[in-house]
Amino acid sequence: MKKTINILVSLVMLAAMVSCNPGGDKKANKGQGGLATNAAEKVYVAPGEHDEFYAFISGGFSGQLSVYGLPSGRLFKVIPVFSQDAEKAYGYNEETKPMLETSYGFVPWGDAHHPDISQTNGELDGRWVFINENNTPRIARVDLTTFETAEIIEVPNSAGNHSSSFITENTEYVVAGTRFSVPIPQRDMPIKDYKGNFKGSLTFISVAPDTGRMAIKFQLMMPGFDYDLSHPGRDKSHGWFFFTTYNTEEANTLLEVNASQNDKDFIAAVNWKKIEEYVNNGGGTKVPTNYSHNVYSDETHMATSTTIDEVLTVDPLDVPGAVFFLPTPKSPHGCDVDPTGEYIVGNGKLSADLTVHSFTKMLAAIENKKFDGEAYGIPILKFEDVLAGTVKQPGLGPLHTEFDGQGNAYTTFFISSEVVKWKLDTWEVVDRQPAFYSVGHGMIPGGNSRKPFGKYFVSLNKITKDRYLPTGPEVTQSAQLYDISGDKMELLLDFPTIGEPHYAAGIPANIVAKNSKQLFKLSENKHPYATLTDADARIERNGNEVHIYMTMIRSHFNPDNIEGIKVGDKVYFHVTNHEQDYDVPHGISMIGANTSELLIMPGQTETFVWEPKLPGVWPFYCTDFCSALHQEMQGYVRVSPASSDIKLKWSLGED
Ligand code: K7E
Ligand code: CUA
Repeated sequence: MKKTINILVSLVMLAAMVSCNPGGDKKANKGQGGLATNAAEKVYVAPGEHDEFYAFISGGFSGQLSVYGLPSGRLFKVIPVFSQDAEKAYGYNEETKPMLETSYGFVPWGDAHHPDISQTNGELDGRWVFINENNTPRIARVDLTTFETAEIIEVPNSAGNHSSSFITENTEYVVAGTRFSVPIPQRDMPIKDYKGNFKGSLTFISVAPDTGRMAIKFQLMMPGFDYDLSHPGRDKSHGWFFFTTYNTEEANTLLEVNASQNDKDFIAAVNWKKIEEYVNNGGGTKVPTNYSHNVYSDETHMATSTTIDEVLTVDPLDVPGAVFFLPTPKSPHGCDVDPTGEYIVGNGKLSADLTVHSFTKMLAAIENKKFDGEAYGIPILKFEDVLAGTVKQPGLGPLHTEFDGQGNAYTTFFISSEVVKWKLDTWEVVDRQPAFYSVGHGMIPGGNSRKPFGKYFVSLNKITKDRYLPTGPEVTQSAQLYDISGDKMELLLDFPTIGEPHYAAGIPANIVAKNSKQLFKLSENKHPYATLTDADARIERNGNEVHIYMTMIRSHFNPDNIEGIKVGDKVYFHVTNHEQDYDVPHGISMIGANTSELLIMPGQTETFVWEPKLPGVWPFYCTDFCSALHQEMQGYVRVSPASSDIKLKWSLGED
């Protein structure tokens, strides 16, 4: 009981510090760093010049991924991933609706946290960005030639898909660990029977080397803890994956107290190569389940959703030597591996010190079978045997750590609202800078690869309060850019973000920009409803269903006069953009259509549905200001009563 009270007291103290720190000392903090120096020059990217880095910043509860330039902090694009997006008709047009299909039906919203860029030999290769969705467990792959979501795979037997989507150093796997343990398979049972009965699944999704296509390879069925974050081993520890856990108490209520009882939780070390071998040799158990796999094609310009009905599960006890627990104080959040693969940093949220484990020591302890008991049959290594060192009292509420590739680590502290730079090997703190305010993740471009680009650090903040003009009760979240090229970090820039920026991934622009597609070739358009020549523009009726094969080019639609549509029809506009120039999309909107307008790229076909309710003559128009005669880019549809016998008729330029 005393312990409970102590923890409560300390939690109350922490809460008080959270609430007073951001506003408390604002006069003193204001402008710190940025104004005193030539910071403006360092972030200034002259008109027409390009930024040095791309930053892909998660939108959190917006479900999307936004693309910024560094050092300018300019926003280039919001890539719709897990949420419908009116700007791009994503999730509204017929082609992309299947992307948001799940085993729970159409889910047009998501909570996106951790982008990670594909790697080859431990270095960023800039082909894809992966990102997780927490609430309806899913992983998406964004193609960096189109900057569009190419694929979404649902993760069955998972809940709160948080310890994801991190990738191994040759993009062999993208990992999806469950935050919440649940009954597997799901069933009706008392919540109080959680302990010992719920399971936590860690899912390894293979990525095809040439296409990026994802497939669930296996799910490791772990004890019923919360699996919070993860990172792959790299270089010497390639082949392993590390996951922080909390709630090793397996509490099912008032977790803020009940999941803070154990002095140490664990980092789970998983030898995925060993399990892969076991699975390749026929190991594991196929169990029935249901999940969606949605793939978008740049040839047909459409997505298809497939339901898969089984998954391969692996019991860790069936693969001896594959899973171990490293004791880690106290409810760790971030789980970060340094560029050499030697150090595994566990950031105990309620711990005074940062714990760093040694991969080499871990292997030796395993070799010598020096265990300190077991949990559900999984060996627990001795804390002292795997400990590389501790960073003493670096700050309050450590969350995440990044690396600059020069032997320094940068840990974010939510409660004391700062970024702390410390040295790997000596564990000494060498610098600290305040963050405004309450930083979550930090990001160094390539910071989770063997080769970080240690020039900038971006802090991704939860609270902004007085930093920007007020906008009512809801104020912007933000990021801050620090120059870390010198001994001391220097704050250069604040910039607002869209949604809540959890994690981000950065990459030198020159790796990605050269591969960026400028248009889709019309001659390669395999959309089943594409209209490749003007001669093919037409309308077909099939009962109440009407299909309009329409083209668009500066500055008209073909056809632009349509008659013979009737009330009660379901009208599909399949519209093909005939432009073959860079940056000439056209849009189309139809009065009364309750899908969003389309924005169609050169060479692409998209479809929306319109169900006219009233007789009349109804206009449609281009929604993207595409030429001097954009306002002339319009047309009419005549709608007749359901009983009329007006024949289908379409034309362009006729009277
Ligand atoms: Cu720390 Cu979802 Cu990575 Cu946010 S999580 S901060
Ligand atoms: Cu086409 Cu405006």
